[in-house]
Amino acid sequence: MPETAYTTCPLCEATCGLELTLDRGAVVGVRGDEADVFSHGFICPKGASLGALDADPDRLRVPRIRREGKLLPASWPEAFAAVDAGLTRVIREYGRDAVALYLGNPTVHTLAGGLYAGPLIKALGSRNVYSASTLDQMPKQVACGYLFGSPYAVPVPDLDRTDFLLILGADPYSSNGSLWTVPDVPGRLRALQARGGRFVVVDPRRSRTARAADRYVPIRPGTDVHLLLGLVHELFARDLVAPGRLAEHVAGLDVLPELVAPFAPAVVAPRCGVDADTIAALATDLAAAPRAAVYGRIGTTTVEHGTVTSWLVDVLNILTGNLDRPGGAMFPLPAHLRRGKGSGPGFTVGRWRSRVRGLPEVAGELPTVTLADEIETPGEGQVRALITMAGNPAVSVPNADRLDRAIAGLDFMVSVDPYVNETTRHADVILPPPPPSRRAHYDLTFYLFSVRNVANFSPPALPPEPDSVDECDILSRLGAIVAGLGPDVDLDALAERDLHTALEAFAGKESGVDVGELRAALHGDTRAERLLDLRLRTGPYGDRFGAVPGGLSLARLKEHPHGIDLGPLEPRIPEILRTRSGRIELCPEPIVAQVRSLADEPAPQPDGFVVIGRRHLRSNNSWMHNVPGLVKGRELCTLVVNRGDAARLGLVDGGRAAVTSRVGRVELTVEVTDDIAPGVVSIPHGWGHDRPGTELSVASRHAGVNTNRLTDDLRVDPLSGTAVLNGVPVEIAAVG
Ligand SMILES: Nc1nc2c(c(=O)[nH]1)N[C@H]1C(S)=C(S)[C@@H](COP(=O)(O)OP(=O)(O)OC[C@H]3O[C@@H](n4cnc5c(=O)[nH]c(N)nc54)[C@H](O)[C@@H]3O)O[C@H]1N2
Ligand SMILES: Nc1nc2c(c(=O)[nH]1)N[C@H]1C(S)=C(S)[C@@H](COP(=O)(O)OP(=O)(O)OC[C@H]3O[C@@H](n4cnc5c(=O)[nH]c(N)nc54)[C@H](O)[C@@H]3O)O[C@H]1N2
Ligand code: SF4
Ligand SMILES: [Mo]
Repeated sequence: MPETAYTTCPLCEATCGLELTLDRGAVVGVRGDEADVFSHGFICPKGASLGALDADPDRLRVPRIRREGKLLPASWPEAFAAVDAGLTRVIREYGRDAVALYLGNPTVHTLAGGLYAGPLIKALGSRNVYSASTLDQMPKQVACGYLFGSPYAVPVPDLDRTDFLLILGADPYSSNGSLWTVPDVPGRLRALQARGGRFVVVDPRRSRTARAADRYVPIRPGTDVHLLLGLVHELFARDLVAPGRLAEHVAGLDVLPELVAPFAPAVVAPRCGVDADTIAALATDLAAAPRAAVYGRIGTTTVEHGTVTSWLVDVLNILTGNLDRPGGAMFPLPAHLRRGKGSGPGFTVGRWRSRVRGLPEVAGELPTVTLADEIETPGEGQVRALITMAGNPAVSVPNADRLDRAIAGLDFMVSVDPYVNETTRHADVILPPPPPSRRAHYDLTFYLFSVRNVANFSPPALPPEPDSVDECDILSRLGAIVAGLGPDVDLDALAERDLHTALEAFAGKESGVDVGELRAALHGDTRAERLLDLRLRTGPYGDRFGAVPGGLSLARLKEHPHGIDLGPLEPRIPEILRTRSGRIELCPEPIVAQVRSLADEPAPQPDGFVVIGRRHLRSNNSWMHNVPGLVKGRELCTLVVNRGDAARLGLVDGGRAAVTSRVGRVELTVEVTDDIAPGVVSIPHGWGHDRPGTELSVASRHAGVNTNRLTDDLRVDPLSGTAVLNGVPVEIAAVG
């Protein structure tokens, strides 16, 4: 008899509820969960592939250990012993900084990553911590760190209540939203239009989102910073600045008019390719809308001035009084985090610097663009071992071929990953986690960016496979190994110690509670669940172990398989601020300095080409191309070229082109279109599955090329060390 189970999809940031049909221990059907309090039945092709991920014969079920050059199946005790031997030797001989850790994107999509990646970083004690964040959203986090005092205080457009939305460098129709947890973006954008609202998309390419928009504004890649400076200039020049209730919470407003003085629309127009009239019209739209929000994503972060651009997005939200008000850009309040105190220690970058290039530490990590330098460059502190966790840096990092060669030469490498792919083929040990249908889920990351406050816990839909280890336990054990406790430590004892410490801290703030009683009251079938219960019960909606009747707990969430809606977003300023001043710091010094340097930037030369990226609904970064249903049909990894450019270069639709940059050259199929600005070409990232030694039988037949063989590891956003992945100069030529 088929059964039904409900789970939250962990494959992108939208957190859709899925209804799984199970039969004889397998997922035989996946549908959107109509009763989900947040996604109301929405699903995309990736979510529909959850069963295929489970069934993928290439997915690793048991660990691998490299023996005589081959990655052979091994038992878990053997694998952990090998990890212990490999890492302990490097730490003993070369110190902790000799072990680097790279955390990839799915780390933030699992309960395991949310609960145990932090402790693993702490236990490792290495300066060489890297992640996908510096290939992605770190500029936004740095901007928010400076503005609000915390890199985790990131405002999101209150989509369901806004009247006007300005979207830059994001294609949520394809990506399903990012740093913006919005199940069913298309439906919610249509609802915005249906209630008389409008949205505008700024993008060098007429994306799916741009096609649905009320207005599409093409822009030259990497120049949104100029457009936004022009908009701020325009707001001041036309006396449209109206921060409203925010005025008393903002410091530095007086600095802005002088700072943006050199950026009149007529000055920035030739730099960004958006004419002055359009800039004026956008300023009018923003200022006139009763409730409006500005939102920027990949095209505003992984660019030359990502931090300044991201800062400007929120400067506009502040100047128009839209920050922190319903229908504007608001701060969610997730159930597992505490409220703030209204001020704090503030935010800095560069507490340490990378050894070779001197790039700044940001939010506790070093820029991933410099990992290859740290592995290749001899000397004190050289990286000799690498732990990769849910990451595929050999594909996802600029100048990927160089990093690929560097990691091939490491003394030791361990990967927590379900596949033998472009990165993990170099590992000495691979530790495979269970697939999404066989693990518990609670979204610890994306409720931080959610358009409504919600909470949803999903127990594993299917029982564990034989000889599997839950990812929470894989990470706990790795943590114990790098802490020097060996491969066989009693994880229960460690977990109890940690729970005790946390419960003592909670009990210290409440009167008359006994830690032993609290421990007895904690609910959960696993160590991870008990930790989650603790977070939820002591969080802002929590039951505080009975002190708040009806409050949130894991047990209560388990009674609600479709989730609990905690309501629309509510204003959080000043409580959320963690700046020293307890105010929004509108003009932080490092950003001011960058803006001043921009005033002298010349207009770009019109003759060369630049390459940008794109995403497709059926693709998920580098790792879901092994699902047959997602790669069938039209080829996804193509070079999108403007029709006029194609004619000039002799390129034809379906023909081949060679693309060359400072660092490399690729050849791929051409797709001719009117939907991309002249001088701009687009290649999606995450492809290039033709490397020897991988075990991706489907993906290797749809290999595509890796665009990061073109992107340049020397190009970074200076304030965050984040990779420049969009707007990379290239030359194009027809092949054959
Ligand atoms: N040129 C260019 N490069 C880019 C981008 C771009 O737009 N253009 N985008 C960048 C961005 S935004 C990102 S986020 C990065 C992504 O880059 P990465 O984070 O390095 O890698 P992913 O491609 O997301 O691959 C995820 C890896 O995790 C594994 N995995 C999947 N599920 C699990 C799980 O549950 N547990 C564990 N342990 N492993 C799992 C997969 O097998 C795969 O190896 O790429 C970046 N690179
Ligand atoms: N289907 C699918 N969904 C995904 C992913 C995926 O791989 N596939 N990846 C997930 C991840 S890790 C992330 S970070 C998010 C990203 O989420 P989004 O940022 O929404 O992703 P993209 O679709 O890459 O949209 C970026 C847009 O920026 C445009 N662009 C490029 N350069 C510039 C520029 O200089 N200025 C402007 N204004 N626009 C520019 C591109 O043309 C593209 O349309 O998506 C997530 N969701
Ligand atoms: S939109 Fe994202 S969360 Fe929703 S089903 Fe698709 S991949 Fe899963
Ligand atoms: Mo990302």
